[in-house]
Amino acid sequence: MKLKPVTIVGAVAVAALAASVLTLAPAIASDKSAVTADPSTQTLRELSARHGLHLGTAVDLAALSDADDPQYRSLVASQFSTVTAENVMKWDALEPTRGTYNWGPADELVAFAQKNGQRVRGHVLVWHSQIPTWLTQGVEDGTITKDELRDLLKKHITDVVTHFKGKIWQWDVVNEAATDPWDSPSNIHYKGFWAENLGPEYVADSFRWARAADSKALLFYNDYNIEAFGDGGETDKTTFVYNMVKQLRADGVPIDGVGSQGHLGTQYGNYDALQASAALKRFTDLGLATAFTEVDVRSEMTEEVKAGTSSEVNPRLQASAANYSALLQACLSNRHCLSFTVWGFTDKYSWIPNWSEDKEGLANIYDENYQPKRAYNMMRADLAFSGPPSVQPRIAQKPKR
Ligand code: 9MR
Repeated sequence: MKLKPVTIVGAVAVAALAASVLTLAPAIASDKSAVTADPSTQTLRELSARHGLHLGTAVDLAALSDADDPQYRSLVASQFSTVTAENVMKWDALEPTRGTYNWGPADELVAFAQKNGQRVRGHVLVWHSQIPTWLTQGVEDGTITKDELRDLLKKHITDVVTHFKGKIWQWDVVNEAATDPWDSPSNIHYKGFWAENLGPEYVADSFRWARAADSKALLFYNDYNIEAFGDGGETDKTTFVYNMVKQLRADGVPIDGVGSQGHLGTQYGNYDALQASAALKRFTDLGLATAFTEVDVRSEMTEEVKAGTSSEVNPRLQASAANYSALLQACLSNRHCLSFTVWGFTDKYSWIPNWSEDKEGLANIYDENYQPKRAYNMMRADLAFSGPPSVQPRIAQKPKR
């Protein structure tokens, strides 16, 4: 995936806090004991419970099962109330060989979540990336026809949703279906393996198949760079996604929510809390729930940063924290924003260095040694020092017919 911001619509800085949606009024709580406790001793999980908000993390299954790293496991359990499989529920992980499912690691995560009273976000049913080679090769060499491909997609969704039926709170049904403005042509359009082979109808079909397999899970469309609206024109990805989900709703397609990933970088302009809040509102005015699903805020790793030069590192930590805060405040401001998930919580296991060839890093809320960073404390402050009238408890979303 390429990630690069398109629209620089405003600086996120400490100013985001000034224009904050927070108030200092006492919180209305879903959990009263959480309100009376001292916030400085409370976890993200406890503080978010005040608002009925689920605070989540993506989980790296190798780290979770590493006996030499008990801290990873214990922080997943203590700090978070929802988990997402970073990779083990993707098609290539679940069905590496045609017809043979490998449920083990994904089942392990679900069992861990159940043991720790956590909800599970299912990620991901349909994406152009991380699909098995037998599938892409079969299409390429013609041994899988287009009709068969559609049947295979239906079977995949049905099998996976049925396997996890009753255990998944929100499913990312379709992920990243839209192009970016830096693609050619620059007007936003459907992209990738599924659109190229099945046409854009695959999106509606996928939601219908998922609903048929589990009538209770909330079904989400999930994408990046949709944290705020741009100019509303042909190259505005958020507008494209908005029009797409509006049309799906109008057509009676069972979509319940939009997931905004939130992969940001401190080298870009990004958004303030009010811009992100306004975007959530437009989606929720359509009758949809929202969630931030993959939040991390990376920075450029110059030689000075790598050497730990504090005058270079500190502004990055501060800017990263301000971005986490802007998105969290936006989520808090909207009663239909059900969960806020970070894409991994420690720099120890972040996908960013690998993807950026070590040019970027520092994206998570704990450092590589599990020391909480500014972002962690800023998030806790946002959760602790917020309440009515701007921040009200969540309103549960019911699956649409
Ligand atoms: O974090 C995931 C990383 O470990 C994988 O190598 C990568 C493969 O594309 O996918 C990462 O997760 C992606 C998520 O599933 C969808 N949105 C973008 C995430 C970051 O690329």
